[in-house]
Amino acid sequence: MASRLIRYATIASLGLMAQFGVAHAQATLAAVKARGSLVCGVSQGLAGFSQADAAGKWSGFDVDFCRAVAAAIFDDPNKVSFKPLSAEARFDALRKGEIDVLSRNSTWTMGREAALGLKFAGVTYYDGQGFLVAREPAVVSPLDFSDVKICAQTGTTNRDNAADFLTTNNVKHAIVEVGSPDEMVKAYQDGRCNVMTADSSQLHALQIRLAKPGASVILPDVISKEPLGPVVRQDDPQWFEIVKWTHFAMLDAEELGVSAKTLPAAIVSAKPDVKRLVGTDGNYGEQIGLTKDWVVRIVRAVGNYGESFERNVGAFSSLGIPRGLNQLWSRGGIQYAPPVR
Ligand SMILES: N[C@@H](CCC(=O)N[C@@H](CS)C(=O)NCC(=O)O)C(=O)O
Repeated sequence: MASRLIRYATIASLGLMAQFGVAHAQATLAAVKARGSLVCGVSQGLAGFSQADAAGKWSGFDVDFCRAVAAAIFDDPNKVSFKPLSAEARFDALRKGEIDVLSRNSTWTMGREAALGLKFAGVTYYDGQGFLVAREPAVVSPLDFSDVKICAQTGTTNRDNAADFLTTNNVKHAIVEVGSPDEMVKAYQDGRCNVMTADSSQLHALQIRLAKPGASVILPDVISKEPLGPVVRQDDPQWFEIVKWTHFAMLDAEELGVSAKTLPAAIVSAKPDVKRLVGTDGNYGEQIGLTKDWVVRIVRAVGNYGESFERNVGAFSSLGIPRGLNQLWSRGGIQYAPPVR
């Protein structure tokens, strides 16, 4: 009798929690803290974005984003475990709760939010889709392709964009679907396809893996908008705030000149906007479940947005991708973060 009552009470309270949406609200941060680490979904290995070295240590732009979230929570960028995911598996892994956040060159689309119950927390990298082909015979545009075999990864926007673009422009083509960057590189080098299509940033990462990178070129045409960013489930507004503001904080830090190097000066700065950012004025971090010094923790661990960009994919990396659209709005780009105030 007593156990039946308890069971009814439990069922009733679970019903209420679901009804009022509190079953998961704030659950992610608590679960991450209880576990002692963040679980972050990344790619299976893409230079500059997320790649594990021989010792299994992950690095890259998408990896740094998760290290920034871990630093904000634990003051330790190493309290993250990385879960490599294919394009096809990534959103299910997030929906099923196998990861806390997906930071894996994923394009923000309406369908991925509305149909899958997910939320993109921002655009960490504005990208667009391109094509990589052999340097010879020279082709200047995808509109010049004739009877090409195009490698694209299953479960990506790229596969569908290529089909739409080439069909609309009456370009005869066949799409060869692959499941990973390894397979993409192999298929291209084995001649199973003679064109690779992916987001431009990923084409750069694929090109440096070819036996003869200089024998292929990335065409200048960009056929789509690929706003890439971190993704969370829709059911935990506090967690969404943490992930979203981690990105904004890294941008605001760059805009205000707060970097890993200038951090000691920033902590004693008298400038009002710097004080709010580093938590010597106000308690903005606490308002989202973190600490006042959350941005100091992030910048100390991974640097500001520009530092992470240049180190992983930009001027100080093997990819050498220019800032382009990912420059701050105040310097001609479109990266723009709301202020901490
Ligand atoms: N941004 C596109 C493409 C993402 C994507 O998965 N691109 C491939 C290009 S090679 C990739 O990163 N693969 C990495 C992997 O499967 O681990 C999307 O969200 O659909």
